[in-house]
This record gives sequence, structure tokens and C-alpha cells, in this order.
Amino acid sequence: MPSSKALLVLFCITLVLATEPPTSVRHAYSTATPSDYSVTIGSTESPRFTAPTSSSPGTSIFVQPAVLTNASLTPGMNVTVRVFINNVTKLDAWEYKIKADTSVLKAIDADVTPYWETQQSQGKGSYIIQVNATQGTDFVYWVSLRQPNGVIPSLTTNVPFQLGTATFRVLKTTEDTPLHIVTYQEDPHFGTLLYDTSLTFIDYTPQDGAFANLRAPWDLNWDLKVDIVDLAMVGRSFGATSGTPGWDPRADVNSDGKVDIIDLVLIASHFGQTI
Ligand SMILES: [Ca+2]
Ligand SMILES: [Ca+2]
Repeated sequence: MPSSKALLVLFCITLVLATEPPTSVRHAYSTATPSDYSVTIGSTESPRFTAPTSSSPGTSIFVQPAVLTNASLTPGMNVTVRVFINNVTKLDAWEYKIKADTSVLKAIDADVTPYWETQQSQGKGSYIIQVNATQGTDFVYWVSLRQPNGVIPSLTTNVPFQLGTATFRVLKTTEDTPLHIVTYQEDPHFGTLLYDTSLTFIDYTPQDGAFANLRAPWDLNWDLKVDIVDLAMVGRSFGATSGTPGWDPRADVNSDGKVDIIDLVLIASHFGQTI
């Protein structure tokens, strides 16, 4: 019954769109003019990411992947995420701190990108790594040193550049837990801080990551958001039962062997949520 199916989907979409605000965009990327200062990464050509309309140009520091979903990452296994910076000019000294829920993820390690290790081996600065499993934090601190010729090493980039990594031990299953960038407002001394070569503070937009090793049934595509994509997936399998053409077990939200209005309603009732 394609017509009734379409009507049902349209009804639910209209219902949820009318009652829920759009979910926020996790990432904001934009371009900046690179400087000719000491170290320049990237180019003035097209960025690798499309800038969403809601963002403004500026420095961002973010966790990648933004959404790490993997059912095979069971308790006892390790999860490593990467920390990037983008759109920054003359970055000189920096520190970042990633915090996780200690009942789900235990901080066990952190590291800097080989770029910074090279800088250190050349005597241009040094880094410190602190891991506090009790507090669930990976903390990485870099300070550069003025060179004999007066040059202060710095980083200028308008494409994402990796600062380092943070590694956590998985303690239990979760539908969603954040990997949170602790800001300077939260921790003025050991939060995430960026300074340029004039020792001027660089403001930034932080973007947390998320980890899940268990899928919520109403998040069909497992992006930790319940949105139009999930509704559309039910729409494509609407009317199917286990084993029939079009059957997608993910679309059977309540696991009763058929994809019907109940599955749509379950998604609608969670619509707009981040898991
Ligand atoms: Ca989803
Ligand atoms: Ca069902």
C-alpha cells in the first residue's frame, strides 16, 4: 500500500518537524587566511569540510571521530580518539583536556602527534602528558621555546591538524557517552587553553566526541541522533515482515517481526533527541 505508507511517513514527519527544533550541528569548519609565520599547514584552497550556515569563522578544537559507534568495542577493549585544531594562527602554547564518564570509560593513555615530538626533539619545546583515571581525564600540555635566532615556533593552519590522541579503556556498554573537551571556563588552569606567539589567548569553539557500543533501537543508523534519517529508514521498510522483500531488522524498532506504525511512533516519541 504505497499511498497509505507514504501518508503515514508524511504524517509522522510533519508531526515531529512541527514540534521539535532541529538538532544542533556538532562540528563547525571554516576557512581562515594562513599566515607566513614559522609553520604553516594547509592551503587557501577549498576546505575539506563544508561550513554549516550556523557557524562563524574561528578556531575550533574537536574530537574525532565525533561519533564513535562500534559494537565490537566491548568492556576491556581500548578506544582511542584524536584531537584536532583548525583555523588557528600562530599557535604557540596549548593544552587540551578530555574527560569521560569514569563508570564507562577509564582514561589510560594520551600522546602527541609525531609533529610535536619532532618539535621537541629539535629543542623547540616540550610536552607533558597527564592521565588521571579516577577523574577520567587525558591531559596534554605543550609549551614552545624561543629559538636562539629569536623565532618562536608556531602553528598556522586552515585545515584540521592533529594535536594528539587520548585513549580510554571501555568498562561497560553504553548507548552514548561523551568524550568532553574541558574548557578554560570549567577549569581555568588545566582546561583547554590556546595561546599565540604574543601569549595572547586564542578563543575557540570546542566540539566533544561521543562513544557508543550499544545501539538505541530508535537510532536506526546509529549516529546517536534520532532524526529524519531514522524515520525514512522505517519508511523504506514499512509493511515488511521478517524475511519479506524490503525487510530491514533495524527498522523493526520494537522487535516484533514487522515494520509498522508502532515503529514509526517509537521513533517519533524520541525524535530530535541525541541519544
Ligand atoms: Ca539516527
Ligand atoms: Ca515492529
